[in-house]
Amino acid sequence: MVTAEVAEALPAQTPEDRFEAVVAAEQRIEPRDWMPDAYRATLIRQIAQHAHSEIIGMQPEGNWLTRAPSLRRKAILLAKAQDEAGHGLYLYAAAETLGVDRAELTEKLISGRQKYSSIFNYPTLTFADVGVIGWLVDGAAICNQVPLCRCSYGPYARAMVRICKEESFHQRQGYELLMTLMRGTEAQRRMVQDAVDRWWWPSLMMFGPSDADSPNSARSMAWRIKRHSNDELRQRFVDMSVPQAQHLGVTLPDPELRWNEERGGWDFGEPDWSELNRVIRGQGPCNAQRIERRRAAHEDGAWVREAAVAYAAKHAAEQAASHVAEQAASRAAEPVQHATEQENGK
Ligand code: BYC
Repeated sequence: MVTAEVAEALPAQTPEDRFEAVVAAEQRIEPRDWMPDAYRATLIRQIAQHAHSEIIGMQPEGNWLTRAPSLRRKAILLAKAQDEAGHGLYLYAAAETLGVDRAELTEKLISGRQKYSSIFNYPTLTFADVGVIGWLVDGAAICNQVPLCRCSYGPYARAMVRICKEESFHQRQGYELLMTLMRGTEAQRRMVQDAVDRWWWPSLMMFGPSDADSPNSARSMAWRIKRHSNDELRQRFVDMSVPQAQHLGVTLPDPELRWNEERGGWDFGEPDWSELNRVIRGQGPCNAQRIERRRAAHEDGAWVREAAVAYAAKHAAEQAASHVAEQAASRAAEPVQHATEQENGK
């Protein structure tokens, strides 16, 4: 929303100038404000991909719901998967404020015309993967998403505030699960190390290609949709994760990882960008299965959508009928009121 101060300071400006001024003043663009077409398209692309990631992201963890090792772990995992569904819904709602329809976005996802995060195309082979997803994947998500709470588009920024609070609970539950396993048997510790070995590099790839190969970054940063570059956030994630790995007692699978005294950060190796490109193109280990399951769930849910539409129509018809009845009743009451007033000599 353009606040009164900004609007007053710019009385005679064009919509383009007002847009630039609002963004430069760190204020929010709201759905009814004028915005460049490319800004709208970028937001739809990013918010839709983000929403799809939340919904597809339920699948790798959902794989362990029926096999969680205790009732407590099952209840935690169920709550987490339900949170992801909620995040997807807030994000689809944020995308709809830009003039797109959620059904259209889902269609684009299941027909492969829109992307979702590469990370969810890897399998969850053991229960330790559930802990590592919480620790590393949700940890990466927090690094990436906390700055999005200051994104220039109001509905996206506001959705991110609640999402980040929940992600932070998710990360803690993952770390607590791993700490428990690390205090267990030798086999449990090996299981954690194996999961860390498989998820470390894909987690680094969540931040996207290196800055030199990121075609969208410069413009998204100028519009203050993205607040930091992919490489900056990746570095922040590595710096945050190394001490956590040390405390946990696991080794991160990167021989080039070493503390750089001069920079005050951790140097690390180059992710395998050809792997990221393959996964994004749909050739990761689980891409086909993820989309197939999403398509089946969408088709199986058709009756729910039909029932919701029928209910909404029935509810609207009932409301319209009761409105008509109320109007008729108030018309019928009018002469009586008039007569009463006359009797009272008014
Ligand atoms: N995977 O120019 P770039 C979660 C695409 S959900 C797939 O750097 P941008 C969770 C990119 O889209 C986490 N595709 O792009 C859920 C672009 O392609 P298009 C999801 C990727 O947008 C459940 C092209 O590569 N988080 O945490 O400036 C359970 C060039 O890239 C990826 C979000 O969605 C990738 N990793 O920056 C547990 C956060 N990386 O669209 C956890 C919001 C890049 O031009 N999104 N691509 O065809 C963002 O912050 C940004 O969109 C990205 C990419 C940093 C991901």
